[in-house]
Amino acid sequence: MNLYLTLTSPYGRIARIVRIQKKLEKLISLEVVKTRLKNSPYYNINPSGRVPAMSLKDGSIIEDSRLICWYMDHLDENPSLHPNSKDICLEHMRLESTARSMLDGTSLIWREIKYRSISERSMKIMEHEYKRAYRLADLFEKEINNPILSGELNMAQIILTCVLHGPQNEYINFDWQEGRPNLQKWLKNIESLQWAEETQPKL
Ligand SMILES: N[C@@H](CCC(=O)N[C@@H](CS)C(=O)NCC(=O)O)C(=O)O
Repeated sequence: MNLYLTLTSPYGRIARIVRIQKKLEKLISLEVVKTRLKNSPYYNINPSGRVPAMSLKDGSIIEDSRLICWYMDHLDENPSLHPNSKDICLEHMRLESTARSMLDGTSLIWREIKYRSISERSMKIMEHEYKRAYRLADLFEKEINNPILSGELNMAQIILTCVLHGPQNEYINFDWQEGRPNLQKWLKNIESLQWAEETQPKL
């Protein structure tokens, strides 16, 4: 099986982290591809052109980090990163979805800056996304001691790490640290971990 991604994509990073956590490096090969190219050969593998995507043993392709991570976590029939009891399922998915919502916004800002000249960028859309990201940073500042975010590693924590950690926030000038000591403390513990360091986006 192959995992297709770029080393800049935060969604690809989520999948890379799960691959490491589930010790799937031998079973699933990493293939770094180029996205956004005219006539990219990658379109023959995944017509949507998005990353991450994964080829399965039967030759089919799945895309979207949520599905790929769910698949990888369940390969050994012992999912450790997804909620396994009804009691915590909603709470886990609430936090995971909120972190994803934040990531969708910061990724959009990143794309505006990376792929558009200053005159082409929509300041209105970027402003909207910056405000959303700061509001959600405030939410996580208040919620960071929630047992789902402070307990054993799980998808909600992995996605929050991919939002807060790495050089992309400096690139887009998203200074979430300011006035958010709890979140800073949480990330300090995470960033000392090898998997976080090893998967940092390569800008
Ligand atoms: N919801 C998707 C988002 C994937 C996504 O937007 N990937 C971007 C890279 S960060 C991409 O493939 N862009 C290339 C393109 O749009 O052609 C996921 O969770 O995997």
